[in-house]
Amino acid sequence: MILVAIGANLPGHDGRSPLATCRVAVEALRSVPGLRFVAVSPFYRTAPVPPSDQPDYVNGVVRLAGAAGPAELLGHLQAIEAQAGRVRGAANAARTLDLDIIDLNGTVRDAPDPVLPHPRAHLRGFVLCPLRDVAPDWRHPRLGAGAEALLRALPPWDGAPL
Ligand code: PH2
Ligand code: MG
Ligand code: MG
Repeated sequence: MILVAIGANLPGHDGRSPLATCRVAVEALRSVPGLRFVAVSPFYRTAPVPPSDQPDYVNGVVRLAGAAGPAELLGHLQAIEAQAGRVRGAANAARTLDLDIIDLNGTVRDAPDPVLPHPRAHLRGFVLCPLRDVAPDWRHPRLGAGAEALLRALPPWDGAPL
């Protein structure tokens, strides 16, 4: 399975809300060439990690199926980010749209980018909670643990469904 995390916390084109941008991204993910759309999670409002005065994020996860290379899939995701007006800034800077490959059919690699599975996915409630919604049977390709067990290892999570 392919798991793509969606995040947004700045208005996009024409003042489009982060939630509307996330929905547009989901529509774009429905038509990635060669891949099949399986499911989209609910979207959640989440506090920024690390804590900061950035606006809250909207976060969700899309599940796809099919074969794709890491660079090829990353290219598709970056094109969707660019369409949403994404400007690349510092790490963890606020953004109109962020699409991250969390898992690509169990691929494990440390380089080149994208590192797989996503190196911080297991530490982030805003990824694991929507991931569990679309893939309750998923196991972290490096750690072997499921989303439920990984979530239990984290401090209580403040995300609220939208
Ligand atoms: N993404 C980040 C950094 N911090 N915090 C939340 N709540 N949601 C995100 O998607 C997020 C973040 C870097 O990609
Ligand atoms: Mg990210
Ligand atoms: Mg990213």
